[in-house]
Amino acid sequence: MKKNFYKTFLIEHLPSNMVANYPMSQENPKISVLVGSPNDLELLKGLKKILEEFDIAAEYKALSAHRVPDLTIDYVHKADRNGTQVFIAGAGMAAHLAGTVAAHTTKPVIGVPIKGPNLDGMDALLSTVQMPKGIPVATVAINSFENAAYLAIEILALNDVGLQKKLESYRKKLREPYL
Ligand code: RP5
Repeated sequence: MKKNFYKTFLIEHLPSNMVANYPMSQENPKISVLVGSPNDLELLKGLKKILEEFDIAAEYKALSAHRVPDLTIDYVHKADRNGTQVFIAGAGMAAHLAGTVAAHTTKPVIGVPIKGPNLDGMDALLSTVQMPKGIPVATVAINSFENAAYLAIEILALNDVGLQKKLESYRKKLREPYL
């Protein structure tokens, strides 16, 4: 609990370039979350909150498919071996991070296109979603790390009744304003 608080504190209060290389890993992470730049880390606040609410251990990394392709691939292989069940990969511009991750694992990969300085994020959306046949990336809306978190939880819930129940009560809450 204390550990989670510390990691959240780091993301919320430190400049992103200082957080980037901090080993933000919880024990036995089920979900690995990658972003293409330390500058993207601040977009993860909502996702982190959701994963904490559902009590899911995760690991957070800034890695780039073009700046540090070797480290990115090494990380994916290691995370895969260490028990990651779902990868979430967000990147902006010519966003090939999620595709690169998908090329190196058979675990599900959820892609998050990040809105960059040009083209309103359409560049990243198309780069992420248009994967050639055989190597899928399940792409969510632009900047929607929150939906990536919910989708990852739904995948984990396939084999976890407790998580399924938590999802059901979350969905019940969403109905309340309509009743
Ligand atoms: C992508 O290019 C990153 O995901 C980021 O969204 C974008 C710009 O990166 P920086 O120049 O801010 O590091 O690789």
